[in-house]
Amino acid sequence: MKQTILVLEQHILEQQRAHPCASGEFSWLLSAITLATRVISAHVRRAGLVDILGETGATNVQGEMVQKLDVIANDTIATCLGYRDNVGIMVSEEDDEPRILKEPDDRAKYIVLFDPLDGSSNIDVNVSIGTIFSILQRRDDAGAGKVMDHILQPGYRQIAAGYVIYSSSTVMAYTTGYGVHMFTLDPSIGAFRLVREHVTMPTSGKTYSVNEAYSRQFPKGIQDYLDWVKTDKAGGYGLRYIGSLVADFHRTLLHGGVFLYPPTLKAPKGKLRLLYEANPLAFIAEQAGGSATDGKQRILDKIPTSLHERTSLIIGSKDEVERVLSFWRA
Ligand code: AHM
Ligand code: MG
Repeated sequence: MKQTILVLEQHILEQQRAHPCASGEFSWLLSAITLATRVISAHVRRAGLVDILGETGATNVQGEMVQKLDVIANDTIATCLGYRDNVGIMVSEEDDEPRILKEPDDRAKYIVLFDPLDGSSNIDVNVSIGTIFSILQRRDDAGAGKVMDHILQPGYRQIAAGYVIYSSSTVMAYTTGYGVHMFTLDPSIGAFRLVREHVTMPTSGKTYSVNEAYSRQFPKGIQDYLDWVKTDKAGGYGLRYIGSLVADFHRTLLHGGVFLYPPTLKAPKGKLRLLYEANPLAFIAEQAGGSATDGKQRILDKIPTSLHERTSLIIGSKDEVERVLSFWRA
């Protein structure tokens, strides 16, 4: 039987032919991200064999302990993007400030925002971790020298977003606004091969994903939802929580259900970051038929006010997100 091999770079080029607004330079940029994630995947696979497990001893801008692999992942993405002359600004969870690569009058029109290694507290125990990215374009109407005006754009302005999960296999999902497409890294050829085109999230699902240890700190409506899922009337819900956003989201995308990180007493605005965690995953969720909200408004409509802004996040199957909201609003 003849087997078709379609790799990510080919797929992006084909998307470009179908949607001529997507330029060749954009494919060039995305290929830098896929290159970086292949390199990160190789590091993750060998992590137990070489001395790259554990903490560096430093604390990042979020107040979290920086892992050695966080630094490797951050540097790898920065290096790969640095070679693309159309990337003007990079924003990373690990960097206090944005990196300005080129001034706005150059043709460097893209802004790449990323969480280089999400779930990094799980690294040492071999649990799935991931990379999340969001791509914006520089605004024509931003004031000269006003870097933050370019960066602090609402999520609906993203022109692409994606994630990579480093797990039993390395999988990438991305969207440019024309559906969600999924690829698996084939280690024998070093390329991401297409496994699913136009991925759709089930509209409902009886799996909820939340750090329930914080439940007493959650808003009353969320506590009510968590009580309800355990009743006979709810009809048999299951709880799954990995503690790596990418991994919990990936399962929710494929099997349905809902992921929640509501406000807590410790993190009254939520823990997850709007620009490079919630926004890209919300874009993917919506493109797959799901939805994402902070409890008050659609994630993609939120106007960011700072680089590392946090948000609460309820994301997943449309009906289940709606059900959580019905409890929260009650
Ligand atoms: P990180 O980006 O520093 O790894 O932090 C984000 C992670 C998410 O991957 C995950 O959903 C969440 O933190 C887990 O938080 P908690 O341990 O409070 O449940
Ligand atoms: Mg993260």
